[in-house]
Amino acid sequence: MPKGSDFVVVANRLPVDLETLPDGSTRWKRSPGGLVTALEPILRTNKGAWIGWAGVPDADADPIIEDDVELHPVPLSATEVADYYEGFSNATLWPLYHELIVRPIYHRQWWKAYVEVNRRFAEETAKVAAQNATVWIQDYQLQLVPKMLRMLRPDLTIGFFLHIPFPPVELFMQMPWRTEIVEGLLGADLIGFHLPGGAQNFLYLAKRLAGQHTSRGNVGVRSRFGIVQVGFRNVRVGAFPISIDSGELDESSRRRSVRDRARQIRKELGNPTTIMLGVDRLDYTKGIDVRLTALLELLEEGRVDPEKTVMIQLATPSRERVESYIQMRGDIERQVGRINGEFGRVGHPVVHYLHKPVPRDELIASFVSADVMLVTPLRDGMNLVAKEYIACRSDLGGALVLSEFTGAAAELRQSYLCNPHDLEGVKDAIVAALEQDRADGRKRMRTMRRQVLTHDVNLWANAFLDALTHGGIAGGALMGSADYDPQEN
Ligand code: GDG
Repeated sequence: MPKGSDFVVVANRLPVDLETLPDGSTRWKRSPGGLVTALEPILRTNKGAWIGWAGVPDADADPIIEDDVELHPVPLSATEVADYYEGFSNATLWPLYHELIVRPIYHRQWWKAYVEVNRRFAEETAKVAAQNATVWIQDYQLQLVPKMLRMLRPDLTIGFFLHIPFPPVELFMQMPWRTEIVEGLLGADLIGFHLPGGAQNFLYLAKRLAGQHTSRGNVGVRSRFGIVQVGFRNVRVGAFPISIDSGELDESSRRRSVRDRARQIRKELGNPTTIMLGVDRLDYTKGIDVRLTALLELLEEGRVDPEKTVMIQLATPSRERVESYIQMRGDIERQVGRINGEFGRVGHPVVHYLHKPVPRDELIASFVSADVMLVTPLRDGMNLVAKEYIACRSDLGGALVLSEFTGAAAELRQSYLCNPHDLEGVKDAIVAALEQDRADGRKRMRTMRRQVLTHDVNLWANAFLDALTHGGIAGGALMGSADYDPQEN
């Protein structure tokens, strides 16, 4: 077998995008994200490789080496993008795992494409990984890869991390291919979730669903204390809350240019007393509609003054060909129009809404300028935006309104927590944040900053990889119990 890489990351997307230029030629463009930042040093020192899709259909690109890391593109046809990515990943799994905010569509053709594409990822990984290498598979698009890869390469150490919530048992049971998915994940040595609740849901399901089709009948799987015993193998299950490169963000937000830009933003908005900010991918899980409805009612009730208050909503375009996203975009843009139509005046809208990606520095300046940050998802695995806002507030200013249904809420207890299904509660949380006492706000911010600055994305990656390769549990809590039964709790 050729030597190969000792550490391999497998994710739906590569950390670079293949761009097509007007003359038809192509070039690679870096798309930096938290995961890349956290894994880059580990990839570099370990002869690393990254396997993923380049972001455009029907492109058959060769592997490239970028900063000592091998990038291996996995090709997807236009039909596979529609069936595996937009279909099964984003119109079946995404809504099911986010607790049916929209109805998941179960389509046999999409499932076939999901199996097919997962197999392609597993085969490419089997080719690239060195003998006894460590492989870290990322997220819901690739849940079958652990088992497929183990069958091809039993010598590998395989980790899997889910970036979105793992749903309650009674919802997951809807999935026609539930056993295949659970068995697919159990091909890993370690399965990581953001929160203990997700790990517990999975442990319960593993016990209930997996092992039923083994030649030895029902004896294949036993789960206890964060460990699922699959035949002679132990699969560990744990919670590893992800984070951000908080030190880097803290530093960037202190730069003179960023501070100046933050002041300029306020000036451009007409020097309002209060700037409220929302930053999200345009996704129905993020509760953008919730905060807009809350704002409309607060304006109607006279609890928010449209002359003194401005809201910026940065909404990054996302999954624009998926039907539920098309519909949601229309709904949100109608809400923005209604608020501005009723409460704005010429040259002074209440809501400033952008549907385009914003450069990183502009985003940081927006965090620095925002008096109240609105993070109101109906469900969110973690929500990095909430942590980024905190990391950017070295001045101890600002206030965070945060949905209880985000993973981040477990760590950011000093935020203004709210239940996004309780509109009055959301409105009260916004008003409390708007009216916060300065000293109290500084105290809250200081405590949250201590949490975010000491729990960064490096700690997350190291905790997971340490548990994967040494069986340790540093930083992440391995958890669960044989007797846990969500039906009984
Ligand atoms: C999934 C899970 C989990 C957004 N707009 C712009 C921009 N962003 C950046 C944010 C943040 C990231 O994108 C979004 O991360 P989130 O965590 O908020 O949300 P998802 O994309 O849904 O991520 C989530 C995460 O995976 C990690 O495990 O936390 O729960 O759903 O970093 O700042 N960045 C720039 N311009 C934008 O316009 N530069």
